[in-house]
Amino acid sequence: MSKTIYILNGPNLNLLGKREPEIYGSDTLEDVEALCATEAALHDLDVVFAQSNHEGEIIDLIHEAREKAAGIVINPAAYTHTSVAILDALNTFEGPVIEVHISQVHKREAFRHHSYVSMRADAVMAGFGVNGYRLAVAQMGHLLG
Ligand code: CA2
Repeated sequence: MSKTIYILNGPNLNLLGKREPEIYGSDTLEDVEALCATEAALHDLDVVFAQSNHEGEIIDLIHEAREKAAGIVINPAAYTHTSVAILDALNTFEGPVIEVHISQVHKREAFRHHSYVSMRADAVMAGFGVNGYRLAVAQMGHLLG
């Protein structure tokens, strides 16, 4: 039976491909969803793909994932660097968690170098562009296979 993974995206990622292409590239979030669906199918994984600009909604999705998902791929966007609440929610999830950043956050401003989510994440992708999502889904396939 196929397993489900949740792919969660934080604030402003709905603007992907529409602003700041020099940092985040020209693919839209819909393109990322399609990329993830294609990779997930190769690994017999079902995907729930979501984006929210609201911290509480992301936490609610993580709680939902506790019941429905075998793994979580998350790009918490700016909440990466601020949200103990998202870290606490992820700490209640039992399966693998992979953190994804499109940009290479360690080459950017100092405030982007610290991630609360990394204290829970089993793996972290940064600087692979949107391909980081594909690599994270492939790794989920490996971990859950
Ligand atoms: O590199 C990443 O994926 C980030 O998680 C993106 C966040 C940023 O705060 C993190 O430090 C690194 C920002 C997401 C904003 O997304 C936009 C996309 C297109 C245009 C404007 C914002």
